[in-house]
Amino acid sequence: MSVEKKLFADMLSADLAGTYPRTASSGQSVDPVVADADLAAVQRDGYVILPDLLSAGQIAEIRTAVGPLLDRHGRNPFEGHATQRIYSVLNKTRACDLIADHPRVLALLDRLLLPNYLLSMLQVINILPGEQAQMLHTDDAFYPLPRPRKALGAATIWAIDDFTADNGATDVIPGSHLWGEEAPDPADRRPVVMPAGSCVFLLGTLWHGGGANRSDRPRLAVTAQYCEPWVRPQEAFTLSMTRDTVRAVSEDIRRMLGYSIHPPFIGQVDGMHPKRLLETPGS
Ligand SMILES: O=C(O)CCC(=O)C(=O)O
Repeated sequence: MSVEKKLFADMLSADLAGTYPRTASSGQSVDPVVADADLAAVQRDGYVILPDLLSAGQIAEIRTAVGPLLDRHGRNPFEGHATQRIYSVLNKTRACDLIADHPRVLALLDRLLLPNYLLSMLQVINILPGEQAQMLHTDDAFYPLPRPRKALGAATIWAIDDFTADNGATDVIPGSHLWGEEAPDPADRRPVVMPAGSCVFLLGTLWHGGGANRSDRPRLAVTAQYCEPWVRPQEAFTLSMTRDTVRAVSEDIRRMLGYSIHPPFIGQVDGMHPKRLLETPGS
């Protein structure tokens, strides 16, 4: 490598944040053997089920907090006319924070994405009885880069109700994260059956969709999506969140909202680390 190229490569990877160096994620608290096994499953199948991560008390707290916020139905076939969605969840309740920054999920993200990856979206999805199967899609298709390729993000979908074969459990097409431009066949949909308190972690390149709800009960879920630190998140958190709310969330969430730097300077504010915005109380 030429001297110039080496200098430039060093500059691109340098963490220039002196006052606010990069913070490690709580994913580091997860046994590496467990996290590596999760990663191997994700790389093979495009998804992995992480069972029983929430206690009955945590599930009840989420249900109580989000229930009153479920006040509208979807506006188009993708959102689902018999599906209720809550957007901007971080601005409405703290009850779902433990989903956004769960260590088991962060341990996987730490292995898949570049440091200071971002939260792209946090949303509640309640699929009502009678809802049809959602169209199959991939979550990072809006980044116009040809496939096959590495996923530019990943998602979790957390079961707040048990996910069963007929109540709208997320359908996946195992292995489809490796595809190029192939079209998915709906006959290949496989429901992710898992008990409440579990989540399915899936790569942004995996074909999936909400299932048809043929039961007589709603199916409540919370989904968190994450992306590389150099692509645009779906939710503009830095526009929507007050600084006091940003101060109230965990350091992991704060970093994933964009109060972090993708080296050497993506995310800067007036040439400085964005966390400086939080230094003045009341600002
Ligand atoms: O609710 C689900 O199970 C999946 C929904 C989904 O993939 C989406 O709306 O993007």
